[in-house]
Amino acid sequence: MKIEEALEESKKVLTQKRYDHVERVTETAINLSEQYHGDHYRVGLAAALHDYAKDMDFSILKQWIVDHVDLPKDLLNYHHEVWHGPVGAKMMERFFMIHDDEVLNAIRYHTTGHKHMSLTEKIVFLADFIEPGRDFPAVHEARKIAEKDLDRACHFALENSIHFLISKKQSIYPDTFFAYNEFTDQLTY
Ligand code: DGI
Ligand code: FE
Ligand code: FE
Repeated sequence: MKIEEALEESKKVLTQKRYDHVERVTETAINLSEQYHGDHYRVGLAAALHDYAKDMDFSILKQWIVDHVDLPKDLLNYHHEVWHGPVGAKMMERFFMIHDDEVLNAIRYHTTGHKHMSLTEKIVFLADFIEPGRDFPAVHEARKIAEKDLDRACHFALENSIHFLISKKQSIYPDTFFAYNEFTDQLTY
């Protein structure tokens, strides 16, 4: 599937607003990929499909988690916002016969991050955070760090997401902590 075709598929199932975000994430991810010598095709494909399941009914996402043995059941104990990545990746396997783990993992973990993120995963995760339509206080700093250091930018994004979720008194999916801890241990400031 070409990146343009992937965008078309996302357009079919998303609201215009959400689709516009997906286009911006794809462009941002491709730029980051050039900057950090990523895999143009895999990055573009994952970015174009990362929010495929985002506008679907929560009950549909829930049913996919219940029905597919390899989708972690603990997702159901957390906010429905963390469901669309893992379920979206599963839909890519089923609907479009995408079996490339690099692409699937970038979709699967784009909301939370996880341990041992690949270059493709980091790029899609960060692009989702800093795409030009995002407007929250930390985004300016995140964009600045992204110009210099991919790992530090991911670390910063994770730190801010954790702060944000705590401020909203929401629970946090463990993968977010695993990702945060790993960057924290690896980076020296
Ligand atoms: O799908 P997007 O809106 O483009 O962005 P996203 O997939 O990164 O995040 C969607 C939302 O999920 C965002 O408002 C923050 C929230 N979120 C991310 N991780 C967690 C979370 N919410 C809870 N409750 N727990 C998490 O671990
Ligand atoms: Fe998302
Ligand atoms: Fe997104």
